[in-house]
Amino acid sequence: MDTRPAADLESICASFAVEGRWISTCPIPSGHINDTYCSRFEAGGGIVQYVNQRINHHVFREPELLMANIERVTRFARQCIVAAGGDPDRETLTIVPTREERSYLRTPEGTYWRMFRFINGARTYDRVEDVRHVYAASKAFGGFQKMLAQLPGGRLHETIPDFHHTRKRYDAFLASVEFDPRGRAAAVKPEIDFILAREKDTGVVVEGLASGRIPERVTHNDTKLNNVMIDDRTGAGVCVIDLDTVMPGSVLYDFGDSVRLGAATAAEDEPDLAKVGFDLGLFDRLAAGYLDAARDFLVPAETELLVFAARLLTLECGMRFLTDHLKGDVYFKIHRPGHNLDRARTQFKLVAEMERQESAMDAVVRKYL
Ligand code: GN1
Ligand code: MG
Repeated sequence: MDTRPAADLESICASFAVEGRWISTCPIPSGHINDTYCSRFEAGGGIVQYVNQRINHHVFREPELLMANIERVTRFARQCIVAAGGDPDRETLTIVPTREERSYLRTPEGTYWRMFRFINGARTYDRVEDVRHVYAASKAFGGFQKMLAQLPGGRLHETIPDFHHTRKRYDAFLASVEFDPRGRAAAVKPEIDFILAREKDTGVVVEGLASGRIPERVTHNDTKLNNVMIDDRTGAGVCVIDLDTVMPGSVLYDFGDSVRLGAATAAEDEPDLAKVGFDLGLFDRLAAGYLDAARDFLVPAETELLVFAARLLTLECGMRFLTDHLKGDVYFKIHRPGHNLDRARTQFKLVAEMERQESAMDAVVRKYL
C-alpha cells in the first residue's frame, strides 16, 4: 500500500483559507477512488486538524458540478441541524474555502483539491466492530434521506451518470468478459456464471424508476458503514460523509448498498471466504435503524423491495469489482494482486447467503415497518 504523503501538500494547504502554521500532512488510506489526507495546523496555541482530498477527476468528470452539489447539500444540512438545535460543525461537513473563496482548488496541473474541517471525537469503521454502530449508521443514512427530501432548488447534478443503473453495469460486465483485455476471464468462470445466472434481477429497480412506480429521491448512493462518523463517547452516528455521489436516485440503492458491509461478518476484501457471512442479527439492527428514521416517508413500492435491494446492490458491487478485475484494475485502487477479485468473491458469497435467508430477512423488515 502506498502511504507516502504527497510532497506538495503543504503548498496545497497554503491555497486554502486556514489560519495557523502548517505542521504535517499524512494519508488516510481509506476509500477506493479519491486520495485523502489529514493535515495538522498549529493555531491559537493548539492543534487543529483538516481533511484534504484530491478528487479523482477521471471518475468524477465534472468536479465543479460535484462541488456545487456538496455546497448545496451541506448548506441546507447546516440550516436543518441549527433548526433542530444540533451542532452544525460536527453533524455535517464544513467546506474550507480557498483563499479565492471557492469550494475547491484546481492546480495548474489540472488536479482538484478540497478541504474540510476535521470532526473530532468521532471515527469511522471499515468493518463491524460493535453491533450498535450498525443501528447508528443506518439511522444516520435514513435521516439523511429524510432531510434531503426537503432540499430546495431543483435536481442535483448527476456526478456519475447511471451510477446504480444495474442493467448498464451488467452490460459493461458482459463487455469486459467478451473483450477480456488481460486474459483473466477463463480463471474466473464460476464468478462470471454467478452473475449470468442473475441477469433478470438487474432490471428490476431501474425499470421501476423509469416507469415512475419507484419515486426518484435525493440519495447518498455510497452508504458503506464507514461513510458515517460514529461518536467515540456515545456510539451515535454523528455525521454522514463522502457526499460525492449525493444525487438523484432511489432509497433502494442506499438501503441495499448499506447491507453488504453493515450485515457482513468480515471486511469487503477478506480473502478467506470462510470468514465471510451474512449475519441476520446485524441485518436486524440495520433495518431497525434505517426504518426508525425513514419508515414514515417510504412508499410501498419501496418497502416491498428493501430485501431484494440488499441482494441487488451487493450483486452490483461484486459485478463492478469483477469487471474491474477483468479490465486490469483500472477503476478501484488495489493494494495487492487479485484484490478486486477478492472483493468480488466476498460480495457473491453474501448474495448467495441473502438468497437463502430471504424469508427471514422479509420477516425482519416487516417487524420494523
Ligand atoms: C467506492 O471510494 P469509496 O470507498 O468511497 C465506490 C462505491 C463502491 C465502493 C466499494 C465513486 O467508494 O460505489 O461501493 O468503492 N465509489 C465510486 O467499496 O465508484
Ligand atoms: Mg465514496
